[in-house]
Amino acid sequence: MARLFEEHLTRACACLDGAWRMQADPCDVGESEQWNLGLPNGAFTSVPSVFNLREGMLDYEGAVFYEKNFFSGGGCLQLTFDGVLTKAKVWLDGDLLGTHTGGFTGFSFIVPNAAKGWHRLTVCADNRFDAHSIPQKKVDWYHWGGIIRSVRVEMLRGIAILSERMEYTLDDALTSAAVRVVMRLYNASGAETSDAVRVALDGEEAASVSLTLKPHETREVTTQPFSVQSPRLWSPESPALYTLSLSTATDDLADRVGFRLVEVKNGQVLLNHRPVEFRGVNRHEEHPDFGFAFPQTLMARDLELIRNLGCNAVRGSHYPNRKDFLDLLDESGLMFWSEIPIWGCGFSREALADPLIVAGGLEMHREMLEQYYNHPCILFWGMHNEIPSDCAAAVEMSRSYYRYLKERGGNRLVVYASNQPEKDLCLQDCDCVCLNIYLGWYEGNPSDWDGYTDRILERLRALGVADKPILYSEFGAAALFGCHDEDTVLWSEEYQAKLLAHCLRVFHSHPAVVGAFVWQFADIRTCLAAGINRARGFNNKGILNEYRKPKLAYHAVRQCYLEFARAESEPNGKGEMKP
Ligand code: ADA
Repeated sequence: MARLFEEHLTRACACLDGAWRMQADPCDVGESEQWNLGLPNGAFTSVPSVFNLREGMLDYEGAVFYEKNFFSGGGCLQLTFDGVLTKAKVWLDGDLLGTHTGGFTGFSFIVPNAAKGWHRLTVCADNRFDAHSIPQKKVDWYHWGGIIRSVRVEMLRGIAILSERMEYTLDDALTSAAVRVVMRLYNASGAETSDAVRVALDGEEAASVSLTLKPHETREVTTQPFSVQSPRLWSPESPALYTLSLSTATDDLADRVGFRLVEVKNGQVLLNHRPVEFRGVNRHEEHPDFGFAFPQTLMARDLELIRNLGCNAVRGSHYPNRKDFLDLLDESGLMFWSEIPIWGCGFSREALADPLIVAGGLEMHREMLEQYYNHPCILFWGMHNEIPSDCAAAVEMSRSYYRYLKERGGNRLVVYASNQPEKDLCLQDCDCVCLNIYLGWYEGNPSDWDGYTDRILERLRALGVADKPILYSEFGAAALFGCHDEDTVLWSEEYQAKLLAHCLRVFHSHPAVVGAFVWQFADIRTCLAAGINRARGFNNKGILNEYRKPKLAYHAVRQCYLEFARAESEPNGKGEMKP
């Protein structure tokens, strides 16, 4: 995947996207017949892609083998996969390198002594579910499978920089940041090696650490704290970014970072001390012609549509999005909610009490933090969505995730989306109360929204959490693109437009509500095999159809959002601090 900047100037990297060979393995014979030594009947495919879009494979659930030969000058290689759905098993020259579970975070393998010459890389991607899968089989999206994100091979030499994160604390006046950089280093050479890692911010040397590592040793190292005076702050109005570059004598790694402070005070979310009203949209990174292997050009187009809508925030429902999308948001000043695919309707109370599932979720959070930590656009870590939050197992799981994400997730708000606030037991363990409510669609009428937030506030008061800001993280109605009728007719574009505009105005006028994320940006393919039976086989609640053609609702939401944005910039609008 092409990031929006160069991560390496000195490290030799080769992208392995493009032509691969693939073979489906519906009878699960691939391993016993040793397809890792060469596919018996491989056919051309392009990577990244989803295999379901190959002829006759739309409903396929099972293993698919992929194979690619590449040439290497030899030495210590790192093979990185940005996303393989859902379980991956990887071999190099027939030897097993390892496995990974979870399609929306990346993983790497280090091969310490590769020979010079041609190598055969084999991957088995399996989109089946089991009792411990996250998500479980029941989801409201398609069971896509395959190598959905980029693959690359890199040559590591000497002391190599495997990963880094920039931790910082801003002082109260936001005029000085205390910074330290935490990095994972690896000695790629067969001999004990001493070197120094130099850390620079926008080209200015900020810190340096000397160390000696044994052959093939990995170590986490932290710089001495250093300070950045008068940092340019990241905000939607002025998304200032810095380039953080790390280098050793033989390796380098660059990332983009930003300084900003998000906090909750007096029932509001403050960004750099200013109250924020979230004008958001939920977006799946999905398209009927590409599945979850979303092309970068379409990504840029989605962003244009989102900006044109007047949005200042996106919820990446329901999994970590591609890093290049977050690069785009970092640059554009859009705020982001990043979550893992614990999609509640699929999770029973028993599943939430299963230690393997809870541990699997924690591992996904760990990977999300490791890979996305530096993006200033991420204001929210999402723990889960619509779980049965009225049971003890849910409380325990939420508490442990909340603690973990607060401790290690940097300056972020930790939240989850609840669809049962009247009986939810997890509301202590979150920074904002986030609600998925479909009044006017699954239940009730549009007019039921009037007074709804006040009723919820009564319960929040009784629980002692009424000081938490409220966000409507999902609400909406389905509309079939091109279906026009009286505005009271369900499935019509008119009804959807009217309902969304009504909701947004009701939310906007309530002092306890700090914003909303419309469900959803575009229609997405859903899956009958997942137990979701929807018109056309699509979730039709998009304000654009799946090909990004706007429905009436797109214009209705846009009108509201532009109006709210204008009000925000006026004195005494929502942009003012509440008394
Ligand atoms: C839930 C869920 C979404 C989607 C939505 C709907 O709130 O979080 O993924 O399924 O309902 O359309 O019903």
